[in-house]
Amino acid sequence: MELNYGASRQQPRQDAAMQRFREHRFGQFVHWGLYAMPAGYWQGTEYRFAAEFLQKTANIPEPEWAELAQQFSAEAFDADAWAALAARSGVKYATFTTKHHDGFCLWPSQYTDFHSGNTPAARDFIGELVAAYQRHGIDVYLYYSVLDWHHPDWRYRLESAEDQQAFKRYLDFAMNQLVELAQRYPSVKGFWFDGTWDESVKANGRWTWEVEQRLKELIPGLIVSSRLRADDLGARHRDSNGSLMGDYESGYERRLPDPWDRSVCEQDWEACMTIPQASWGYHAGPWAKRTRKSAAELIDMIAHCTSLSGNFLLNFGPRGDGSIDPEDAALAEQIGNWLAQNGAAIYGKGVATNWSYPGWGYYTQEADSETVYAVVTKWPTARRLRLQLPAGERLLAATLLREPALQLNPQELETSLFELELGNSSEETLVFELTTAAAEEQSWTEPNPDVMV
Ligand code: 16Z
Repeated sequence: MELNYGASRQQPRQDAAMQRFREHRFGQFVHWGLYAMPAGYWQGTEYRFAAEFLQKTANIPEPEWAELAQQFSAEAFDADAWAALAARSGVKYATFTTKHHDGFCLWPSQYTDFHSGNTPAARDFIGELVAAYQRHGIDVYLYYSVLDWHHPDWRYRLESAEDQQAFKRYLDFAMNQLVELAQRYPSVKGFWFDGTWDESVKANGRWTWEVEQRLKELIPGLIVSSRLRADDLGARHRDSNGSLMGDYESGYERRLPDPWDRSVCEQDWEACMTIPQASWGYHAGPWAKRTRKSAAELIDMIAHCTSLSGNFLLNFGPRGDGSIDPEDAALAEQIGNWLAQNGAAIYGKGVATNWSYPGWGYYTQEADSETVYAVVTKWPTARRLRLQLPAGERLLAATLLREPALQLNPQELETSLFELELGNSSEETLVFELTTAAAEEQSWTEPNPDVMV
């Protein structure tokens, strides 16, 4: 089908900027805004829903919500402290909310008064964060919500000529803000879009296409998530011909693809994840505290995404005063400590093409390399690790990544099947570096091997 505003290419981008993004594998998402101050509570009641939705869940009239800006002093905000923690956590890129659904802007936008310059803090938080993160060697991406509960011209549906005119004004406003962001912060590497699922946006596929073009003119090499886009007919993420729009699939939210689903490897993708069950903004209540994921669970997810050639974007919701919850900070350090020892299995790695899903964790590999990493996130209670190599391959060497001198004695059960034993298996996530080579003879393997543990 002929489309004017569909996918701009059929194959993944192979330019240097895209390859850089692809090699990062682990990024930090940051949701911070006025919602971090009430932190899931309103007039003493805890709302067990995403804290950034409090305006809706607690039925707060918009003008009352907007008054929160007058309390936004962020006296504990320290961009360098956030960036230093992020660097220690092992992330290679970070994506900051510039404007979430409530319309509040973390930079002094010339197109609205509802911004951080007009608060007691009177600061350009985005500018400070871009500079600090880049000083720490972390690439910066900007999140922008097209949905806007503050702007009078926002519409969910276009049911009248008046709606059409208002929404046209709204789209001009949003385009202006996006151009403003690209011009103020030209060193950013990409944009992450949200709030694009309503009928009003889907009826404006052309605008989403123009945004992508315009931002890419302003910033060469820019990377844009698939969530921005709708095509001529309102199809999202993938156009009406089934081709991916934007530069990578960004639809995996609080869920990951099945670990054996190799079809996702055909394109670039990124999954975003919350630390508590379902809040992106800081939520101070027991609901959020008791659903927190552990470092081990999050490390499992990082390896899971890497094993399918995808990136993992882990969200942090800093507190209303600008400080980071000590539990979140501790988690970031734990993940970072693991990556400092085991990052070779993650950064720049992807699917181990000829290896099947092992059940006890994940295999990762750098394209066309003879080295494969076995990330063991679920150590078998039998304390034996089965390594099913691709048919016709042999194991030349196996070492424990964090302790290469340790003598391992892999047993060869048959030509491409090995077994590793580690007496006192650790409770940590272990990574084995495996070196393989083609065996002299081709061996017969099961015609339809099941998942092997
Ligand atoms: C309930 O439907 C949702 C859930 C999450 C609507 C929007 C979202 C927003 C979150 O606030 C966060 O920004 C996440 C990335 N986004 C999809």
